[in-house]
Amino acid sequence: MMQIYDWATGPYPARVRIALAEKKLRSSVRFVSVNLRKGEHKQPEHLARNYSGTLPVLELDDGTYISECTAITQYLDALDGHPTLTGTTPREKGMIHMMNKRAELELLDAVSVYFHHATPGLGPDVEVYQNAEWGLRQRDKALKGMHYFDTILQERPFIASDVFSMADITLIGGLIFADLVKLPIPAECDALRAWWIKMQERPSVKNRVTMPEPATAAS
Ligand code: GTS
Repeated sequence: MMQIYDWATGPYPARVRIALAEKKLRSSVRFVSVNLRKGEHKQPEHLARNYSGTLPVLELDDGTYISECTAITQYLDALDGHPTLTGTTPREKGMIHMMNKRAELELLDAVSVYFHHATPGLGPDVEVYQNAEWGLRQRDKALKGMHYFDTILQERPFIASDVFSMADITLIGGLIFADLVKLPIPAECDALRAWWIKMQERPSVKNRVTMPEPATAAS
């Protein structure tokens, strides 16, 4: 059985949990919890799974490790030969990957840098280097990004096209992280707020944390 090393409430792990639910693959994976607050993701055991020391990581039955949410989502989407999240035509694939990367660059990764550098983050034992000025710059970038995605959502129902895709999942991850660090969607971003309310009603998003109970790393 495939294994997912993650942290149930984490925003990046949420991306893979949502993709799993959208692809009806929940029962095909076993979750293994790696404790971020204890810094288990920076221990040799986890670094052997993922050089970057981040979550989530997918382990295939043959022992192959795939990290990076985009790569994991691409893998899961391709498994049944009927991709629904990453596009089928060259145009769809191009648009989805562009908007997915943009959702990372302009929102999710920026909020993450803000969290790790300009807030207590995962605590003093894990956050060995912090640069508050850089963190605050990234917070401003994230707020600007929210305005950008608001303009996109004034034009179309989803981020990359008329249908839900991996790019939407990444933006959802960004807004989950923004909620955690108490960075609200600016008042004037009506289209983004309406989209976020709608996205939170999707079962894949709503039930992401209560997916099958994660086993502990030791079990
Ligand atoms: N680019 C990576 C991806 O897309 O998978 C980023 C993954 C990432 O930053 N994951 C977070 C992490 O490991 C998990 S969470 O904060 O969303 O729960 N953070 C720990 C750290 O020390 O960076």
